[in-house]
Amino acid sequence: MLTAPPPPQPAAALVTLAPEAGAQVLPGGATPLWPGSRVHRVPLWRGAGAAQVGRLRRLVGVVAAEPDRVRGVRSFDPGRASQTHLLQIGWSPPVGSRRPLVAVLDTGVDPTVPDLEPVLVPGGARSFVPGSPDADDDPDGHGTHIASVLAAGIGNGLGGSGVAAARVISVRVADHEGFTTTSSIIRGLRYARVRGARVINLSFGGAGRSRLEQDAIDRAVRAGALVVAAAGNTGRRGVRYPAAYRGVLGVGGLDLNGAPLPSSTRGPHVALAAPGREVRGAVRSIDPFPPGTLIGRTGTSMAAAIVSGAAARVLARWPGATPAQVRGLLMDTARDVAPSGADSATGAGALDLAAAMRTALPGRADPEPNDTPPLARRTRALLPVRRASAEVVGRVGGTADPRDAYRVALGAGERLEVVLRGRAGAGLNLVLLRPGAPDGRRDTTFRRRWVVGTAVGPTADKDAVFATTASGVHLLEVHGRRGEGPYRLSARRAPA
Ligand SMILES: [Ca+2]
Ligand SMILES: [Ca+2]
Ligand SMILES: [Ca+2]
Repeated sequence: MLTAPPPPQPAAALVTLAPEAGAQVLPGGATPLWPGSRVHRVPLWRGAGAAQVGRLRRLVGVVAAEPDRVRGVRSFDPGRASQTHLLQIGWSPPVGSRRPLVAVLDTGVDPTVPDLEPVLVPGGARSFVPGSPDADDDPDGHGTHIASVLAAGIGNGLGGSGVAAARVISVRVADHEGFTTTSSIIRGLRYARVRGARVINLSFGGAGRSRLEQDAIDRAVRAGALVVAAAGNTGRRGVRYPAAYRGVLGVGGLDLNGAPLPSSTRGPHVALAAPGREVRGAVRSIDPFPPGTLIGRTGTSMAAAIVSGAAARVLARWPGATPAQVRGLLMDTARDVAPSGADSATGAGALDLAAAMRTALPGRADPEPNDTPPLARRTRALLPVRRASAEVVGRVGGTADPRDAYRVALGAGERLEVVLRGRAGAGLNLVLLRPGAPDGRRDTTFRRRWVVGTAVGPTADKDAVFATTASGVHLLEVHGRRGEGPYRLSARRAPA
């Protein structure tokens, strides 16, 4: 594909004169837009641009001056028209100048691709592939393609358009055959967190849960990063990691008609879906194609990159948003895909960037991650010792967010009145745990020893009164039994 030149700079200014002023106050070459018009077109010196417009604006007798702006009849990214995924998600070019930091943990990114060069953070690339220390190498092409789908230069006259205007750090964790390991992944996650990445894209997957990978993700989420992962390309039901970890946004793939890709892995870890069929992105500079060529790749890897781009767009608009808020906004504004409601192929549905960009953020009271007793102990208490009552708005559900646990200080013999209200159709449970409850399997021994009381059932709404015999910081848990959605939780202490 050929590259187009960048858009030309304005060659003139448009200057509006006061009614009493004459054209003699303007420099030579000024011409009215039509006979008698107060607006004159004034040629600019080459390259003088904004400064010269400013000088014109300050002239006596001038009421306004602006550049004679250049508008294009076609997009300046020559490949954009072929990027149907942009159309599918309701994409429009970003406004504003914020460019959130995104980490791409992949096979590396080729920094010599012209459409990526200005997007990559200088000196930001790292390799955690044993025996392959070259961070600026992409021996496969997968990572380069992912980075370009996510954040290729927009309107720069080269290649295609990324979903987001973002700054990218390439974190090489996968080798030339596309394989990575737990040790490389957790080193890469740590690096992305230390660099302050707000979005971390993980377009890979495998079987088997790793405690170390989950810990690294918890840390990244707590540091403010939304972790996005591909659901997998097994074409079967199942659960793939890292998409199935707590705190991760798992992404399924859609075909060109918006139906689930047959190859996209189904399961409770799928939170959202995005285009994944023939998604067009950049090739490496060494590949035998003309500069700016885009090629189509298929799979949930590409769908994850599109969602990561959408998350960066949300963060550009709401820089203070927490990972849970960004995830909530993208899921709440998704378009439902058949069958109706949350499903195992598309989760909440198809990413709708246009809807996400015109919708307000959900509330931020949710102290994520707080799914296990050790995590919850690091959050602020919902009901400290001297407080009589408290209310919180949260979201819970799915493998990404199975439980919300809140710290509640209670004295022996004290009663706790709890009211929980969720979205219609959701299933929520309440559990109160004694002080010191450990993490781990909830078997009968655990229940006998640590559970004060429960309120369970198929509906979302629960009203409960718990009476404890222990004194200290208890944990009040909301369990999301299906889907993911918002709730309101009120807790009030009552003397025995
Ligand atoms: Ca471009
Ligand atoms: Ca559905
Ligand atoms: Ca939670």
